[in-house]
Amino acid sequence: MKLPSSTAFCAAALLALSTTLAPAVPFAIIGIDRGPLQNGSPLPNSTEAQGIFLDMLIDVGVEDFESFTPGTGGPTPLDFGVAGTGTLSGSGIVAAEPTVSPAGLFPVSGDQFWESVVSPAFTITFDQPVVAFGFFATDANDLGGGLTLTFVNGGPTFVPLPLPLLEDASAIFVGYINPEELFNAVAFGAVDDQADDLVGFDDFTVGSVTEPSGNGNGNGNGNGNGVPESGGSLVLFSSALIALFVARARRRKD
Ligand SMILES: [Ca+2]
Ligand SMILES: [Ca+2]
Ligand SMILES: [Ca+2]
Repeated sequence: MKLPSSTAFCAAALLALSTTLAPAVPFAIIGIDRGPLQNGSPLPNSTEAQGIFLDMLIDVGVEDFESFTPGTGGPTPLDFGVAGTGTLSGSGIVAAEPTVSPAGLFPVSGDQFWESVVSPAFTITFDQPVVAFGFFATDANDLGGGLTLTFVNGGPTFVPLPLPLLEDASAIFVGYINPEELFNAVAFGAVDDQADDLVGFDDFTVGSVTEPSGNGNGNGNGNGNGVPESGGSLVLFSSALIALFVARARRRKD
């Protein structure tokens, strides 16, 4: 079965979302720009997905890795500004690359990013529970290993990303919001641990969502002032996307 294109993801999201409306159920968005790309290349689909994600957030903080000494490994502290702090532990190092590495990795901001082989890779632990997390990745899934996220809260939530096999030096943006259950950590890994896919990560993003206006339960029609409780196009879109993640994971295990 052919996966929807990144453009389709973004278009569906744009139709479903009103600016600044936060989702009432777990929501994820992904934008894909196919390579070969390099530092400074236009990333229309990923930056569009990032924009949709950020429009739903307040108090956003970004770790761009520009303040680190290249070669720094984990565990290392992350600074999300007003959104708090975190600790990155596991495999990987801070890499510096002004254009693009021989393997196809490049930064999305500045010259630096987090470089890691995803096969269980690394974990970010937050100093306080968060509701929203996003990031850019370069050269992901060019070897067919896929990319997975596991959000740890009361119980882990496993989210294998519905990525097609991508060209060398492609770029993606992934945003995830779970207003139902805040998470304390997110672990990065692969669907196929044997692929040993080298990936560059940049602009880890943490944010909060606004409370619905009024008392939070009185405007379930999604009139633009609050979060739709159920039944709106936003909820349907969110549920469909999460369902797509699950379906994709099952196919990969065949
Ligand atoms: Ca590559
Ligand atoms: Ca950077
Ligand atoms: Ca790769």
